[in-house]
Amino acid sequence: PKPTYLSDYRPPAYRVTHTELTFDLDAKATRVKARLHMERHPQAKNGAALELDGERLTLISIAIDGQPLGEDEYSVDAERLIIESVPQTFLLDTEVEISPASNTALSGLYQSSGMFCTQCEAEGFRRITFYPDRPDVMATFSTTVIGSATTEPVLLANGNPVERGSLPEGRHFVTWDDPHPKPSYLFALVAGDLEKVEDRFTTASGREVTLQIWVEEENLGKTDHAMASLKRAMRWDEHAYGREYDLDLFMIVAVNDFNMGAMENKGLNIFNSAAVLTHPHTATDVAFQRVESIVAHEYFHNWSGNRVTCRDWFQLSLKEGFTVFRDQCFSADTNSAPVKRIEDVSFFRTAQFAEDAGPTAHPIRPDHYIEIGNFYTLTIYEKGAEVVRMLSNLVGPEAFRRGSDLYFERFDGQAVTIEDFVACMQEASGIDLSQFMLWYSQAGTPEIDAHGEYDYANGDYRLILRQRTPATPGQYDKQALHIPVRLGLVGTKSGRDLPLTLDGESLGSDTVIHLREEEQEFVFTDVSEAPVPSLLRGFSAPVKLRFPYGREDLAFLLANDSDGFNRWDAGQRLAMLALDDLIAAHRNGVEKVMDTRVVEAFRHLLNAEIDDRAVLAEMLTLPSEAYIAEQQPLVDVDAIHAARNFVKQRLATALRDDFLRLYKANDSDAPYAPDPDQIAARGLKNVALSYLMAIEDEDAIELARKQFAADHNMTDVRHALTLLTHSSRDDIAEPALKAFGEKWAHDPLVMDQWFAIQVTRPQPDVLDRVAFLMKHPAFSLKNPNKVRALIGTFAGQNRVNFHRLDGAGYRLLADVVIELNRLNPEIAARLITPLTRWARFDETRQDLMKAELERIRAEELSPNVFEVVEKALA
Ligand code: B3K
Ligand code: ZN
Repeated sequence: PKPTYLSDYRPPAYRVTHTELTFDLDAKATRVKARLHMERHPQAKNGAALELDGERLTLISIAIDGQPLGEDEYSVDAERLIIESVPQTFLLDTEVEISPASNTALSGLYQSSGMFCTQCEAEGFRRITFYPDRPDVMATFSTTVIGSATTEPVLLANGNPVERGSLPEGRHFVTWDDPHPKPSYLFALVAGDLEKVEDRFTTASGREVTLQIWVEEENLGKTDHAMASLKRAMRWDEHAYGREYDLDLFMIVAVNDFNMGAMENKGLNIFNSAAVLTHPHTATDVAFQRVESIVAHEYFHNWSGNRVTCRDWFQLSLKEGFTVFRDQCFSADTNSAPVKRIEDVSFFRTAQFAEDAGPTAHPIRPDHYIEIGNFYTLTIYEKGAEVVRMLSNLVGPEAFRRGSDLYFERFDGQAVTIEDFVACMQEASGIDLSQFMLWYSQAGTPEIDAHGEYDYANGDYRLILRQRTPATPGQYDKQALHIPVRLGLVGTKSGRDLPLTLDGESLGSDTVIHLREEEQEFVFTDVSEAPVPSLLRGFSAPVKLRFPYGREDLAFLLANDSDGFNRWDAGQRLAMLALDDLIAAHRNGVEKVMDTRVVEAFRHLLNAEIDDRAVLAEMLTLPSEAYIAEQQPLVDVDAIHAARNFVKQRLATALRDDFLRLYKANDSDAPYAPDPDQIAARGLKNVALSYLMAIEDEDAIELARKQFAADHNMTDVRHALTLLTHSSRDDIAEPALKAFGEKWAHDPLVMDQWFAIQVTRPQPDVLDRVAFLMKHPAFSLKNPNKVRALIGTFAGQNRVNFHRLDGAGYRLLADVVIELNRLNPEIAARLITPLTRWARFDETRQDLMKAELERIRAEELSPNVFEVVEKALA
């Protein structure tokens, strides 16, 4: 497979102004008729050949302006159809046959639980019909879907239904019209035996919108939260961005087999059922919040993505980074803002930093790719969102809103670039963003080394910042970035933020300084007492910042910082220092000694008056094994696991009564609601239970057992079952697992959780369990949710067992990748990720991991898997 380069971008030679499609559905032989209204692009040269994308299509007929083409007038290969000579404007008619039933890649038209559905982003439409399948070709669509009146009573497509009727032989049809020009990747079709839940929404300007969520009948009781989230998101976008919905109908459909979370098809969002269905007894708080944010995310795409779309797939972050930023702000406004930030950053620093440090590192705007499906990454999405967040902080909220208004107005109905977006922000703010643009082209995580010095004699605080971005594959020389660093100086006597004066200018007590050079010095004057600096508040830039904090400094910030995010971060840094010592002790075989400052800091937290209980739950949570690993020069999974468990046990032993009190104070049998107060209380209660279970005394086991048996809500049940399953008490764990598995055998989303709980067990026999569960009737390699729950969770989260020294964990993953490479290349390529990180481990593991990558490479590979494996072994 050959790479595609950004620098090769050329506008299309031919445009489609209107697309008419007719689907005659059949599982093995669906007929698709397409009538494309086409015209030559004004800048294209006379006589340019017409090239259409098409894969896995059987061409039945082809005609231009009603005249069938002779065999010498066109050519077809595995990827495209070429017609050498076409008029300036013309109608192209084609008919093709496709087989949804054998489409296991879940790209294009496929079947899921007996229903027909589509996934076209990025390049799936070419598996439906011959078409210029690129986002800069935007057309209005008219779609007729024909199906069986008994097995497909519901026939959906984008836009509004304009005609329906019955046909001979028990068939019927519906015709849909989508008046908004759109690229082919936003096309959608759903047909099956579905039921709907309906609601209404009146937009700010008075448009009446019908909202529908379509599900299988047994899921009718699981749509309330998604519907409420949708309405909140619609209202929020009107207030925050002045954006209204633009059709009379908005539909969401839940499907069981889906590669991603959801898809923003115009007027017809298709969702992985895991990203839309909730019920207190089947979904955890985390799942409720995820549904809320994904429903919002897909809805927000209606403007950031659909009305204004991407010129080419290199601009993917234009819609994804911006839309993630929008959904993050929405969730922050709807729930606890500091907790939302803590959760997002803690995930980001674990997973995106790891991507940036590995062989698949790429800029937010890559300059080449082999398979665009491999670029739906944490870098494009989450780092893209961080960059938009920096922009919004740099220009300020008012200019940011003016800039986004300008962007949506100027480019409505167009396919544009990242430059177009940033130019609007520059125009609206008058701030020069040229150096800032480097964030889009330069890969890797910038590192800042900070040093500070307080001069008691004249009251100056001198802060020196040095930045450096490590080399990434193919990018060796990095330039200095424009990095906004939000900070405060916290007085060690007063515990308060001190007023800041820089170059004679008063800046309040919390300000942003701009690091643009490789090294810069900032001298704050009139600093009345010795401060501890609180740096990179709110994670104001996606960088690693090092500062030689002493443990007292960190304990001080944990108790006093006015920035909630940095208070939490100080606690994490303090725990990290203790963990580093313990990891070293474990490696050197010396006795582990607990840092009493961590115990005292936790004791203080557990006894202080804290108004944000959700933040407290975060503060009491130790950094994850994956995060700790990210901080080590060489990852020692066993030492990390042992050190972290040691800290948990010591904290639990020292603070047992505090944790018990915390548990009881937050235990309630009020009816479940996914609201911030209840979520915070459950969070605290379950953190306390985790610590108590770290010592596994009878009281703790009794609490966990009772919490499981009470069966009050899935958050509590799942947490208790996880703790029991991960404990040494198989006598209690096994019956609980069995009962749970039998009770929920009919519910695939709960069975996913049942799989995940078991495969994260720390016990060494877990690998056999993974292999055993792969044969369970509820498991299927063809269902991405199952693959993620069982294999993805094991490889990504059960670090001690995946990295077993005999290589059995690696072998199991490679076996699955090899099988999935044939079935579903997109999922196969994603699954390889843990193996690509081999460079971070000891030599023995490196060799074992590389051997598995080699074994995969020896197969006949899809472009997706090929690209990842080649990079990993480069
Ligand atoms: N835009 C979709 C991505 C689907 C891509 C699959 N290859 C989901 C989202 O970001 O909203
Ligand atoms: Zn998106």
